Formats: sequence, C-alpha cells, structure tokens
Amino acid sequence: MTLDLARPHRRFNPLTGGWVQVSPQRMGRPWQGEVAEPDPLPPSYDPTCYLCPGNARVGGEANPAYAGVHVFDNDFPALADEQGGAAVDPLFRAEASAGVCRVICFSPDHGRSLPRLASDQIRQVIDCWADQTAELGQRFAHVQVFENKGAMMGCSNPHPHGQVWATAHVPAEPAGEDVQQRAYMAQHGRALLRDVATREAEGERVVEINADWLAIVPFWAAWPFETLLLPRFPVQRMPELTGGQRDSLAAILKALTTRYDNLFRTSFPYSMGWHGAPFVDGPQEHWQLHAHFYPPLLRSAAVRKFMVGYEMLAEPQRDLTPERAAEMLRAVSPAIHYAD
Ligand code: H2U
Ligand code: ZN
Repeated sequence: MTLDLARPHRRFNPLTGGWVQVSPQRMGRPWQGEVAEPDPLPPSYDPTCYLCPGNARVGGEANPAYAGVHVFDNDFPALADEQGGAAVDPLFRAEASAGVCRVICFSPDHGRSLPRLASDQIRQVIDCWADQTAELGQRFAHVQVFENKGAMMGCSNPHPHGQVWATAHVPAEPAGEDVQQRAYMAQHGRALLRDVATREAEGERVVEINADWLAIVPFWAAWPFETLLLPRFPVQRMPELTGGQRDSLAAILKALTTRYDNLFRTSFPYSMGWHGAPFVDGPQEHWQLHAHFYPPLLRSAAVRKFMVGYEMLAEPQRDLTPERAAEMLRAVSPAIHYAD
C-alpha cells in the first residue's frame, strides 16, 4: 500500500534518529497572508543597550567604539574553563564540563539584524564564526556557534548578536548527529548530508539555492518554518570555507533571513546555529557542515507553535507540511526587506 502524504503519517529524521508526526488534514483554513501592521524596528543606537559601542556592560566594563564585529568573553559564562573530575555513581552520575563562552556582536548598529546588514558585513560575521571555531577548536572538542534571536526565544536584547560556547565534550545534539552520520556513511559509503543536498536541490522543499549553498525546509522538520542550510560541496568545519564560499554563504543568509522577516513582517525570532565535525582524532568524512534555523512562529508575528502536550510526552507534531512551509517562504521577497 502506498503512503498518502496528504493523510496523517510520521517522518523519520536521519540526523537525529527521531520521528515527527505530520497531520496535514488539520491544516485548516488556507493561509491568507497577514494583514497586521509591520513591526517597527529598533533604533540604530540605544543608550541603555549593553552591546552598543561605547556602552557599559553589566559587569561595568565598557564596549570599545567598535565598527564591525565585536567579540567579548561572556560576563556570565555558563561554563568554567578549569574544571576536571567526575562523580562516579551508577545513578547520580556527573562529569566536568570545561569550556568557554563568548558573545559576538554582529554590527555596531543596534537595529540591524542579519537580513538588514550588507553582504560584506555578513561576510565579517562569517569570518568571525570561522576564526572563533578555528581558535577554540585547538583547545576544545566542540565549538557551538549560535544565535538566539527575539523576545519570544527569551532573548531580551534586539542588538544583533550571537554566542559561541566551546566545550571539552561533544554535547548531546552534535553527538547524536555524529552517530547518525557515521552509521549512514558505514551503510552507504557516502555522507548523509551530501546525499540530502543532492536529492533536494531541485525539489519542492527548497527555499533558497545558489551555486554553493542550499536552504531547505527539511522533509522531517519539526518547527513550522524550520530550515536546514547545507553546503553543496564537501566541507566538515567552518574554517575550511574558502573566500568565495563565504561570500555565497553571506548571500544565502541574507536572502533566507529576509524571507523570514517578510513572511510575517516582523523581525523573525529563531534559534540558529552551526554543526560541524568535532575536533577529535580520526577521520570525519561522515560529517558535513550545516546550520539549523529553528523559528517558533506558526501563523503570524504573534502566534507561535508550542512544543507541549503530545510533543513533550510522545514526539513532535505538525499540521503545516514542510512542502507548504517552503512554498510560503518562496512566495515572499528574498531581496526587499519589509522595513526598507
Ligand atoms: P541574550 O540572552 O540576550 O542572547 O544575551 C547574550 C549574552 O550576553 C548572555 O549570555 C551576556 C549574557 O550572559 N551578557 C554579558 O556578557 N554582559 C552583559 O553586560 C550583559 C549580557
Ligand atoms: Zn545595542
């Protein structure tokens, strides 16, 4: 019997080994587009912002009058650089989690998040991500570059910024992806995400594509407008990207985040971050560098998806199909931001 994807079904996530329940029949009314007023954007400078150039941070230290990207050690780091040992107990087990936490200001302009930065400014952010990864990768097994954006995601400060946390251990999400990618390579002799990029390049889940990069709503997306950003060439870690590949990455990041903002005419909240091969010994060909965007919005700037109930107790569920989400993102402009 063939599976009818218009009726309830589950989809497998080969990166995590998890499943997602898809319930397309519940999609309800067709999407009409939002009629709400566009959200106003923050000013270029906020005297009370702890990330704006020249302003004092909570710890008292002042930011320099920076002009491009600015990196500093998090004043409230979640990880400690010097920590060893383990609590060995079959039930109450613990181990050290040595690491470093830094904050990356993308731009001195308080009001310009990624889609409203010029491509060469986004390129500076990419160079910073790559440099931080290279530097911290010499001391730590995993370097997590991420951006948590928007009040809905618990980020109180609109100043465009991300973070980097480097740890001596490989944390749960990338560790799981390592297992899955390794198993796929062992079975098929090819890298999992290379195969995904090849299979998806012409497909209905594409949101943005250029010569080097591909942004898709993955077949197994759990969040309504989740995307997976994939290179179309083999690469394991961000520092390996060439200048040309960084420029084309800046272009696709700008287009993808512009589409996101235009979808509900709001500065689109999300958590995004990069996964690459861990800095450990041994071959890593099973790894392919990639970024995840996990945005919470569902229907408008105000209506979000909650991962509760069945999702906390059983598995993620979605009504809107990934194919329809990709179509909606393709229907808005990648070039003209609603605020410009
Ligand atoms: P968000 O949670 O808004 O993304 O804040 C980013 C980080 O900035 C957060 O981890 C740090 C917080 O610890 N921070 C500083 O390091 N110094 C400050 O003066 C305020 C915030
Ligand atoms: Zn600011």
